[in-house]
Amino acid sequence: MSANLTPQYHAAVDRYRQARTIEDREAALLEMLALIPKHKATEKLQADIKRRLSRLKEESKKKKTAKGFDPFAVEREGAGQIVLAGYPNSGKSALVGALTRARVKVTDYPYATALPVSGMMPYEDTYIQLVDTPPVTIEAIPPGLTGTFKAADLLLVIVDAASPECLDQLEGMLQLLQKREVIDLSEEGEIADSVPFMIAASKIDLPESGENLQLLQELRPDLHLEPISCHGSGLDQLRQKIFEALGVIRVYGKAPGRDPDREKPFILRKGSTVLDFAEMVHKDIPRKLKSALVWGSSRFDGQAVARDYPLEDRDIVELQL
Ligand SMILES: Nc1nc2c(ncn2[C@@H]2O[C@H](COP(=O)(O)OP(=O)(O)OP(=O)(O)O)[C@@H](O)[C@H]2O)c(=O)[nH]1
Ligand SMILES: [Mg+2]
Repeated sequence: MSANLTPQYHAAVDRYRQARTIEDREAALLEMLALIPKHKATEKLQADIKRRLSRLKEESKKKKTAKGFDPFAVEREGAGQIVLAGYPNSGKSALVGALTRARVKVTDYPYATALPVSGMMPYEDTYIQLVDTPPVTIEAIPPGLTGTFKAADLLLVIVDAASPECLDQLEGMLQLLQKREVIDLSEEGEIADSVPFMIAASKIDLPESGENLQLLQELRPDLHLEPISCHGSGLDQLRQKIFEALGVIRVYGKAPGRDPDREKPFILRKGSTVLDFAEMVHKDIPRKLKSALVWGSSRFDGQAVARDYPLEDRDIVELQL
């Protein structure tokens, strides 16, 4: 039976995915519940939304009563938060060390990282946050880390391509993350809770990695692995893939008669409009906004566009009030 979900419902699902706070997630879930067609085919989905709502209530209650600092709650910065996940010694800290200036602990023995550590990775004219994390295995994950994974904009799973256990690492990670409802691998992934993820095969500078990588790709042709080494190979490509996977665009503001402010782009979701940009600049602007001039995606430079004009990466916008 088909669920016949409406575009409005899918839009609420998108809002749920993008929600950063418990309050926003709750608001989006309530909207989903209001918008979902009420019939037999959606009963499971309705129950699932209700379950998520009650879980959120618990979570917010816990947050209110929790005292002090939670090292697993990493404050989001930059164009997006990428959280690394992987088995002990797989190369997570070395990668964060290679891409950011974070002070990470890289050791040749496992379980060196005990708490999340974040650093900023420069990408063209913006920064993306990378979060190094303590190791997990199929059986064990430190309490609190599932929440860090779930809060990520993108999960970067690291598998040690030089290890004879690389296939176990890959399967173990996927099983663990699915069991904890961090990612959703099912074809019919209609539930919006899963975090987008990417898999990188590390240590490809080591000779053992060649055969292992081939094996991984033969056994799991459904999965794409980014081959990387913390010494340099694949890192440029990884940076770019991460930015693309975040699904964001950079938009530069421009005041009338001035040059655009290229120092600090505004970061918006792909598909955002002039109105979304205006809201980000200041919450009072949308009320007064008439139109905008756009340089970049428009047919000609400085073209006047309407409030619902969809922006693209690297557009320059001058709001007209
Ligand atoms: N040759 C090579 N060695 C690497 C690479 N990445 C990590 N290593 C080595 O692998 C070992 C483990 O690296 P870490 O970055 O500490 O691994 P980790 O995943 O953070 O380990 P835990 O903190 O225990 O989870 C260290 O000896 C690193 O120098 C790589 O790309 N190439
Ligand atoms: Mg580490």
